Amino acid sequence: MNPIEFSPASESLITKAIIAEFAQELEHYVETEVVIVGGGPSGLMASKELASRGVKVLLIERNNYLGGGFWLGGFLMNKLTVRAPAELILDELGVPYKEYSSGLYVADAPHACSRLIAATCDAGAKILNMVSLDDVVLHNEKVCGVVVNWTAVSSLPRGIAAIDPVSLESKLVIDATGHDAAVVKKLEERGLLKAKGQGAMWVEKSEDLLVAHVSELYPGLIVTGMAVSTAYGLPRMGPTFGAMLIAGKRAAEIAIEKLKR
Ligand code: 48F
Repeated sequence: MNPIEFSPASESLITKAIIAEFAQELEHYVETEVVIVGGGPSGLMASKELASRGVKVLLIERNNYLGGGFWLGGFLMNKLTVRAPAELILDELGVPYKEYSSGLYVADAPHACSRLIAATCDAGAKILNMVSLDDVVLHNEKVCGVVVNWTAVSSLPRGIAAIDPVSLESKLVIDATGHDAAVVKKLEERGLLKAKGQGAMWVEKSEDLLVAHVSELYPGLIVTGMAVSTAYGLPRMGPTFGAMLIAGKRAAEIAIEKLKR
């Protein structure tokens, strides 16, 4: 085997490359059309759809990794299920699957999750990971952006890290934070709306209901994924993900309609 020689670059040049590129992109995304909070299946799907239609979209994820609950099916087992017609989205993403019984499909969760993440990046969504929602920007009873901080800072006790967050402005915000409904909770804390809390498991009702309830819950704030169940008091569905993928698409459609007006 021939020896490999990497091109020369000093330590400081590598540091400069990271700083320059990150700072330039962050500045560009301080104002966006849509900020999506939460990089699970619904948030990724919404980001991918919006970015692929040319919308300037920023996805914020508090963890280092994207994917939320999509890496595992349930009970630490990495097979996930979707019910028809959501296998069509697996087709779109190029995820292989098996029909386990009529209309019930099983796929490898790591394969599905990594394909969805790659499709979101390929579509051109900008991703800020290790960043947590701190608050919303609210002007004249409309959500106009988010207040964020590094997750590392948010998770330190106030006494140690009294570090102010920063604000990012957007025309629309999508709450895709899963069961937490973290953006919705910020409005609830101020008495602007009341989340009903999630109902008990009922898979056959939950997925259809969830997709039907994806909506602009408050001016400027669209809810998708499990945050919809928390906001509207819908039953949970457990380890099946079709509604997450379709709800992400639905949130993107609603956002595009709103942006046109
Ligand atoms: O929980 P998550 O996967 O939400 P989802 O897209 O899908 C739900 C399913 O995974 C599953 C289910 C249905 O099949 O019951 O649970 O609705 O992803 C939510 C993402 O939001 C991030 C969190 O780390 C996760 O990746 N997140 C939550 N709170 C915040 C946040 C926050 N305050 N700031 C930033 N990201």
